[in-house]
Formats: sequence, structure tokens, C-alpha cells
Amino acid sequence: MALSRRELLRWTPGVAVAAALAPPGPSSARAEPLIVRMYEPRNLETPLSELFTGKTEKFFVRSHFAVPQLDAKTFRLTVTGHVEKKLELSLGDLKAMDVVDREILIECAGNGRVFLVPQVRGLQWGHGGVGQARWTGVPLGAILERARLKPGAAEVVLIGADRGAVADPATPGAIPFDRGIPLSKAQKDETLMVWNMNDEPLTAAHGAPLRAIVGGWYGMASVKWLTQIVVLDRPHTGFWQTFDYSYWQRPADAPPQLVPVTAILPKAIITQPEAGAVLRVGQPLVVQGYAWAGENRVAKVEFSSDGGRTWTIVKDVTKSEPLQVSRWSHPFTPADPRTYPFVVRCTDDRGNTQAATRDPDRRSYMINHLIPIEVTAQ
Ligand SMILES: Nc1nc2c(c(=O)[nH]1)N[C@H]1C(S)=C(S)[C@@H](COP(=O)(O)O)O[C@H]1N2
Ligand SMILES: [Mo]
Repeated sequence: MALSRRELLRWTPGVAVAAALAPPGPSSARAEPLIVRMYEPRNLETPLSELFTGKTEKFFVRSHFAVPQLDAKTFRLTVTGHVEKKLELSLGDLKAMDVVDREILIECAGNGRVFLVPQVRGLQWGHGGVGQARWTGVPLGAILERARLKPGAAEVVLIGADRGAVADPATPGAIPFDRGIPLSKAQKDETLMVWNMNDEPLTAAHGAPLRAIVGGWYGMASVKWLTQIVVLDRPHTGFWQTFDYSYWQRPADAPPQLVPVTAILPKAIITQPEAGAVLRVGQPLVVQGYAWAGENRVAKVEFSSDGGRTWTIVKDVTKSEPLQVSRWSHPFTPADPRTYPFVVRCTDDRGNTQAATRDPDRRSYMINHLIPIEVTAQ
């Protein structure tokens, strides 16, 4: 039998009672470790309670191969291909350029995969394959300026030092992790080559000593352990943007075609309460969470307590900037003893919103359809 509050007060020292009765929330939440989604190579998910805390050790990790060992002292970044002047840059050379700091969110293209029905292959991320950090480095555009692009340059391939063979579909033996970025995106000021994360040198797991951050795009473009840049005069058609990280488009005038995954789609998530929480009838609650919209701003967050039949606009949303997360909160008081399907939805400043149902043409990526959570009031 559960003790009443009065009984607890009678039998327990005051301090302990205060802790036991404290409502769950960010201030009282215990530090939770990252969730292991794969042991080797290490793939780690951020628990909901630790999302967007700005702590590097709580930032999700997504790696396809073992972490390569690179020495910051002997490290060189080479720039070759469709350029007038090949470059070989040390970390010191990069740090001597005009340095920028930016808060940028990255989300794995497979974030939310565990919610897909039927289940699909790939790491079964919940909502925690996303994070935001302060990154320090130089714009890729500045490096390309130094190398002087040849006329006709079209795509910049970022190549990591990690390598491995993929079995299905089979690669030609070991290949590096790489990703081509069209010149238009490569030259934007949100496309960076960075060495610091949250004002500390990158950790090995997050790409030390140098990685790319392609702001507004899903994480696969933000190549870690970056050692080579190759400029092409045509789109790159490597493994990681054809077989992997691609989805179906259906042009009106041609058969369906696979295109690379690029920009992050709008998404809102609920972090408090968590699915399965038990609420008190008549007791006011603050529902909380986050919203982001890739290259665009979050224009609107809406909340529904009936699984998406009716919606209320969330008034309390922190000011939105492109490439960054917003926090939102919304008051709600359960009126009846029953189950409430909570769901939240984000619309960006171009009018893109989250669909109610999953689009199977996205294969196992770009998961931003509505995902209700059930909470019970009693
Ligand atoms: N070299 C290299 N870069 C990589 C990857 C990788 O496996 N190898 N994974 C990519 C993917 S899919 C994501 S989501 C992000 C994750 O970055 P993080 O581990 O710092 O969170 O790194 C990207 N960059
Ligand atoms: Mo990813």
C-alpha cells in the first residue's frame, strides 16, 4: 500500500521527503547515460531528458566504421580535383584563417526509425539521434576560394579517414565514408570545417581532429575525421548518397528516381511527459519539448491531446533561428480519468508541415510524420 503524503511526512526526515515528492523535471532529473544502439562501431543515442543540454558527452554518436586514429600534429587536409591550386593544410593553417563560431543542430537521417511500422532495417533510433553544439572552424567556401575552383566545378566531395566494407549491398571492398555537397550548399556560410565542439577540441567519437558541419542538412553530410576534399565537375554518385541515404522521388514526367537525402525536415517532439506517464486528473501540467526546421525557421508549433483531431497553437516557443532548435512548452490539465494521445506538430516559415502518416518513398530516412505518445490520467 502506498503511503499518503501525510504518512510520509510523519515517518521520513524532511529533506528526503522533499526529494521524493519533487515533480519530475529537468531540475530534478538524474543524469542519464547515452543509450547504446550498437556496441561496435559505437552508436549512442541521447535520452530525452538529456537532449539539447549543450553537453558534448550527451551528444548522440553515429559512426559506420571503427574510429580512425588521427594525430592532430601530423594531420593534413588535402584539397584536389577540379581546382587550380591543390592544397595541403595543417590544423595550424586552418586556424590561421578567419575563424567562425556557430550553434548548429544536426539530426541523423534515421532519427525516429524505431517508430516505423512495419519495422525497417537500420539502427533503431528513438527521438534522440539529434543534437546541437557550438562549432568552431572555417567555412568550406573560404578553403575553396584558396584552392580556386576551375570553371565547371559542381560538387565538393568530403572524405573521412574511416573505412570499411559494407555487405549489403556489397561495396567494392573497404571504402571510406564520404559525401558530395553541391557547390551551392558547399559555399553557404553554414557549411563549415570545424575542430572545436562546445569550445573544446573535437572528441575522437565526434570526428577529431577535423570534421564537416553542413548546417540544415541531415547528419550524413557532416563528415567526421575529414582528411580529403575532392572537387568534381559533376554530381558525386558514391555509395553514401546512392545505395545509402537516398529516397524515392516521383517526377511527373519520368519514372521514380532515387535522390540523395539532403535538408532536415520540420519536426517537433515531446520530451515531458514521457510516453506512459501517469498524470493526475485536474492537476495542471506543463507539456514540453523541442522543434526544429533545418534550413528554415520554426513558424508554428501545435499541440493536440486527442491524437491530432483538434490542435491548439503553442504560444510559448523560444525565438527560432534557421539551423537551430527551439524549445516550447504548453499548459495542459487532464479533465477525465482516461488515456490521452498527445501529439505535437511543427510548421516552418515556408509552410512545410509534418504529415500525419509516413511516406514510404522515404525508405528508412527523413522520419517526421506525427508520432503520438500515450499518457494516462487517473
Ligand atoms: N567519417 C564519418 N563521418 C560521419 C559518419 C561516419 O560514419 N563516418 N556518420 C555520419 C552520420 S550518419 C551522422 S548522423 C553524423 C553524426 O555525427 P555525431 O556522431 O558527431 O553525432 O556523422 C556523420 N559523419
Ligand atoms: Mo546519420
